[in-house]
Formats: sequence, structure tokens, C-alpha cells
Amino acid sequence: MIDLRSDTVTKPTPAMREAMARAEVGDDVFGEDPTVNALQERVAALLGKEAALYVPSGSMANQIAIKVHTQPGDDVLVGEGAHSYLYESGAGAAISGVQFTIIGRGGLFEAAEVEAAIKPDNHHFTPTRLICAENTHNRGGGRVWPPAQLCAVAQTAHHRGLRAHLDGARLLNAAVATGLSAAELAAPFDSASICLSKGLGAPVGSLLAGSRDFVHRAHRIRKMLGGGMRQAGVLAAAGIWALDKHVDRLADDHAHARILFDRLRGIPGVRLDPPDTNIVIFDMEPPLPAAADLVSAARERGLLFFAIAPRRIRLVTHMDVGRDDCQRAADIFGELLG
Ligand code: TLP
Repeated sequence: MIDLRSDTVTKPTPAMREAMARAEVGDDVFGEDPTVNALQERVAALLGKEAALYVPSGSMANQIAIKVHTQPGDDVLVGEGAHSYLYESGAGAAISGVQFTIIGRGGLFEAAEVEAAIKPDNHHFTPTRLICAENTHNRGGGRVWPPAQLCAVAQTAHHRGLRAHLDGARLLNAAVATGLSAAELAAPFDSASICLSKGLGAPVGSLLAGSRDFVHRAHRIRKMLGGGMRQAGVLAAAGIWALDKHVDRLADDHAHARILFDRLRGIPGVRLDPPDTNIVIFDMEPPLPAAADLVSAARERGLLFFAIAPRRIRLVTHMDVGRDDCQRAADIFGELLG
């Protein structure tokens, strides 16, 4: 099977498993796991923040950030399709009691749209407290924010007294694609997350970084959500291995996404934009099949991917699919749609 459903499907490599087996561990709820501590320090430095906290998932990283930055009843500005409001099971409402206001188009937004969406200081309105930006943007097709635009939205938020959180589940894809460091991309934000379990190929884990005070408060919320893990160093070791060995190769995933794009764009009725990173999203016009039918037909040929709307497909490249797999996938699209 060629699995393009998500970059979350990767399995740890034999070398990564060895690093996990060798990991020194302790009780991380006591702060005594040396491997977790090393990973947290490493990611704080990577993101240019004072401190970082290891959490089980990207969703928990986002929800802890929202909880730390807001009070119940606050308003949070997000782009269309942001993971933090669309794919986290209503957690923002359930855990933090916030409402989301969606701004911009395709996941990205402009500083002027932040300005325009901030609610007036009047008792009819809920106070706008936070913006969340997602880089790269998943539903936006792995879109990389133009760095100046990303910086401008955070600066505008700060200027208006709001906080700014960066969902950087795939921030290292953005760093590789732009040539900027993750720290430069995270610099305008009060908090930033990265996921180790997407393109980087670790089995579990995300980090949430910010000031020492932010991480101190985040730690308490992690405990509240049951996210404290004990001898988590066996998992953190996979993350350290991934940061050592699997960052530069993200460029291969981006090149493989380009192979898929190059084939799909030649098919009449397929509409898509060139991928910035490792995600390709395309729409199909009739008489091409509905997305669910394409998913079933491709599955029979050994190719997996998701339909994300009735006529929209998402493909994600990652370290467990090579160049030949992507060429084969492109051929299957040619057979089924061409
Ligand atoms: N995204 C998953 C699905 O949940 C959609 C995927 O297959 O792409 N932020 C972003 C931008 C994400 O894409 C994801 C996962 C998360 C946060 C959440 O990470 P996890 O799955 O670790 O909670």
C-alpha cells in the first residue's frame, strides 16, 4: 500500500527504535526524565523561546496554549480550516470556554483582517484575546505563510493587546521551504508548537514553547488534562533522533509532492495550486468521480488517501513513501482520472 493519508502514518525506523531503547529515563512528572528534559531544552532553543514542554499531541499543545492565553468567554481569531477549531473536537469551547472567529481565506489572513475582527470594547461583545496562526496550513494545502505577513499579523495582535499562538505542527516544513530558521518563524509569537509525529517521523509527541512563565502555566494545564507522562524518555528519544536526522530530508517530501502536482495538473477537470510543502489538495469537477469514489477505486490499486470534501482530495507525502511510490501514485491518478 502507498499511504498518502497523512504524514502521521510513519513508523519509527530501526535506528530510531534503537535510540528509543537506549534512552535514559526517569519520572517526568517529577521532572526527572533526562531525555525529556534534553528534548525540551533542545526545542526551546530551536524555537528561540525560553522554555518548552513535551506534550502527547499537537492538539493538546494547541489547547493548552488557548487555555493559558484566554479566559472563558474570550474570542479567538483563527484562519479558515484551522486545526485548533476544526479538528480538535470542540476543545476550545469545552476546555477553555472560548469562541472562535474565522478570518481570511484559505487559512491565511492579513494584519488588516485581524484589526477589523477585533471586537469593540463594549459590553455586547466578547473580548478578543488571542490569534492563532497555522504554519504550514494543513487545510490550506500545506501552505507556507509569507514570512512578512506572518510577522505582521502577530505584531498587529500585540499592538492591540492580544496574544499570538503559532500552531507549528509542520513548522519545520515551513523552515525548510523558506530557508528561514524555525526560531525566526516563531519569533513574533508568544507561544509556538511543533509536532514530532508528522513529517519528522517520531511515533508520538509535540512541544509547546514560550516564555518561562507561559511554560510554567502550561505545565499545570498539561497536568489538568492528564497529559503528564512518566518514563516518557523512550518517546522523547525518538523526537531527539528525528530532530537530528529527519529535518533536512523534508525537502524530499516537498519534491515528491511536486511529482504528484505535475501529473495532476495535466488532467482536465482537476483544479489545484502548486504545493509549497508536502500536502497536495485538489478539486475535481464533474464528470470526474466524486472524491469518495476515487478513494475506493484507488484503494483497490493499493493507494490510500483521504477525501476532505465531496469533490476534494488531500494527499500527504512523508518519509515512508519514496520517489518511486509517488511516481506510481501519479500513474494511478492518470489511470483513474486521465
Ligand atoms: N493533523 C492531522 C489530522 O488531525 C487532520 C493530519 O492528518 O494532518 N495542528 C495541525 C496543523 C495538524 O495538522 C494536526 C494534525 C494537529 C495540529 C494535531 O496533531 P495531533 O494529531 O498530534 O493531535
